[in-house]
Amino acid sequence: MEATIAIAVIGIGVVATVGSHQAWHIQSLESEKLATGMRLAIEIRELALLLPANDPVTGTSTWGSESGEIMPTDLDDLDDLDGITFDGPIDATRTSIVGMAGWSQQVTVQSVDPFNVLQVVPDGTSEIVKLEVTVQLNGEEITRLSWIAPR
Ligand SMILES: [Ca+2]
Ligand SMILES: [Ca+2]
Repeated sequence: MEATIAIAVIGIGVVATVGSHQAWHIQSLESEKLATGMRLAIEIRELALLLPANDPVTGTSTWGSESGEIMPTDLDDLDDLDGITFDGPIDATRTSIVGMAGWSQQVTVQSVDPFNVLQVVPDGTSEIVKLEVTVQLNGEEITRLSWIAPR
């Protein structure tokens, strides 16, 4: 009888150990996903930091990418990033990052009130823009990062 109980206790102990190991494994996968998501968001922020506020050719006349700006390397001002999704993510040098199928970076650029950056105003009507990048993995949002830039 006692031997049976001892075996049962050992059996439960083993199950509990396997269970917590799996939980730890899932948790570490999740935190790796979050870290990757944040890294991809920061790549876009770094890219944006290098962009001028206004297009070198058309200035402030167009919101969004100017005609003919199709490739990531064509983008040359902040608002060009508005509404763009890099499906197959890119890094700050606009090189697509290999081996990251399923990941994407979506960018929005909005004009905001300089005295209240939470207040969105019509595109191109203020000197301050709010950029936001949403990183997804297979359609699931992993990370969202937003920041403010002068225009
Ligand atoms: Ca442009
Ligand atoms: Ca533009």
